[in-house]
Amino acid sequence: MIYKATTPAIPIPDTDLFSFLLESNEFNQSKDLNLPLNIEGESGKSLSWNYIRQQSCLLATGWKQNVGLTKGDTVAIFAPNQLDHAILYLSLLGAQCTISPGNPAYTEAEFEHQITNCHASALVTVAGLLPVLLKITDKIGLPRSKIFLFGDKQVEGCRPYNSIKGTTEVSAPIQGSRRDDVAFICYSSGTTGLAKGVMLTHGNFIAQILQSVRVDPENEDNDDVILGFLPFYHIYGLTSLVFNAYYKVTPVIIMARYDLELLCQLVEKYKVTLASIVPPVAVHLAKAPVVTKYNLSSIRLIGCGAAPLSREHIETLAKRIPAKLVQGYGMTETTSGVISQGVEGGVAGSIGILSPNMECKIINAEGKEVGDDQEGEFLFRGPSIMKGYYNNDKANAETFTTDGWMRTGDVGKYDSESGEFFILDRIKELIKFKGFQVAPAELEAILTGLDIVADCCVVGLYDESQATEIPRAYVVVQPNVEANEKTAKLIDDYVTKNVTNYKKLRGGVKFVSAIPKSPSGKILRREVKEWLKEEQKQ
Ligand code: 4UU
Repeated sequence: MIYKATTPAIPIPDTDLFSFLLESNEFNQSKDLNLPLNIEGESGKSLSWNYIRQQSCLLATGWKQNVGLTKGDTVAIFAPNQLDHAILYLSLLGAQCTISPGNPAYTEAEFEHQITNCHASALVTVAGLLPVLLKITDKIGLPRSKIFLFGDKQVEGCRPYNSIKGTTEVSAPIQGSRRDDVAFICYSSGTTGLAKGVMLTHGNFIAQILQSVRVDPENEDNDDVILGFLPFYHIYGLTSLVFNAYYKVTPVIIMARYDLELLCQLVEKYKVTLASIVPPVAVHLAKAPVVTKYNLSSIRLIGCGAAPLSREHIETLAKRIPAKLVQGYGMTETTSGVISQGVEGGVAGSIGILSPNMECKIINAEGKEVGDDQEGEFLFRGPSIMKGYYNNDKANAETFTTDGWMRTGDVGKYDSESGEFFILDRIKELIKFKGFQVAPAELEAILTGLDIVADCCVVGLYDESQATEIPRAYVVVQPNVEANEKTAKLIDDYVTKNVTNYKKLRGGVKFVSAIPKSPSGKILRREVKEWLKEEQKQ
């Protein structure tokens, strides 16, 4: 059975994201566009909607005329959340470039993978990351004249991106830009393997913005302030804090990184009303003693997504913060949320209802469609589904069915009693540490690079107290190697050295005599996960 959105369909205009965001709409017509819109939480520095618009239009001309970027050039960006992030994103869209944002905490190998995989013709970053990034760009021959910095200093021959501003504004609508052009290449491992470039079009983002307006009609109150610690390079922060907030003219309190006490201070200081969070943050807010020192009563709505949140955690949080908590479900490949509980809320533990224009199909292990109350893998179709993985026919063939449905690797059901969807399990390889993607295949490749490791399998172990999965490695050592604590530490240290912080083997290293495999040699992750279940029963 095919589930269709129960809310009215929304027409998606055939325009580009830059023009769409700058043209007048029901929100920007009724608000003062000279008021602070993007606010740096700690310093209080701010930029208005009008200033962001004007600077974006001048910079868009600069990217074309002074840097020589042309339609379809990709610009990689690695930086923690910046006050002027929206200007950078908008200006590049206005210059018809494709943006590839990545995690500033990546290791050298992770940066290199993204920069080379997306074929970046320019790079924007912060001065602190230059030493590692210049190693890569010098190696691959990306000149320093194509490397730009946030801030206002020239470092190592790289200019502040602000210095390339043009003297005339690019004007919307942009000639020659179309809804189907690729706006972003974000990185996600999808259902299997290493991080892949997810091509998201201008139309994908426009659909996402319009869908989210419908899902949250209370936004029309016009006096919301949103908390902005989710990273702007990840689809959840990118959509909710950069584009949706700009479209709705909702002030964003920008934080460069997550810090619980600072978060509480900023909520109190700026009377934050909306908070987009992930499950481990929900647990901190519910349990950490420091939270009680602050007045968080301004928060009216908390949106939580990126990983499952248990009913117990929802209830504990509600005791402390009386705001409505709504869950949402989304992926990089679906341009953020596609199923969510509206402001009306939903059944505890559900992820809510389909966004407008979206269709969902649930299939069982044999690939047959199932009906109400039956478990299966979710597949989606609709205007916010990615164009595909960049330069990766194999992954596209595995992910899309011939009739255009996209597989998610997530298992759930449609509950006929409540009319809402539930997520129950994940059959893809992905591990989510505090909302961040950890690809088992990547950790396994690193582990097998160690000569004492004969074979291995990495799975996610659920840590209820932190509401997150943590990566655990099962390792088979070579015959001449002792499987003892010293070896485990050596393996753990090696992985830690080679990955960014959130991919560490926090679930430990366990030795086994063999990794279960199918006749074709594929790891049987289900069986490995059974070991975890047995261990957790003890
Ligand atoms: C159980 O995490 C994201 C996007 C999150 C998001 C965005 C907008 C959530 C709500 C919202 O409104 O993207 P990725 O690509 O990093 O990870 C996608 C995967 C999903 O396939 C699923 O396995 O993250 C998991 N996931 C969830 N799992 C996402 N949301 C949920 C959820 N419950 N609510």
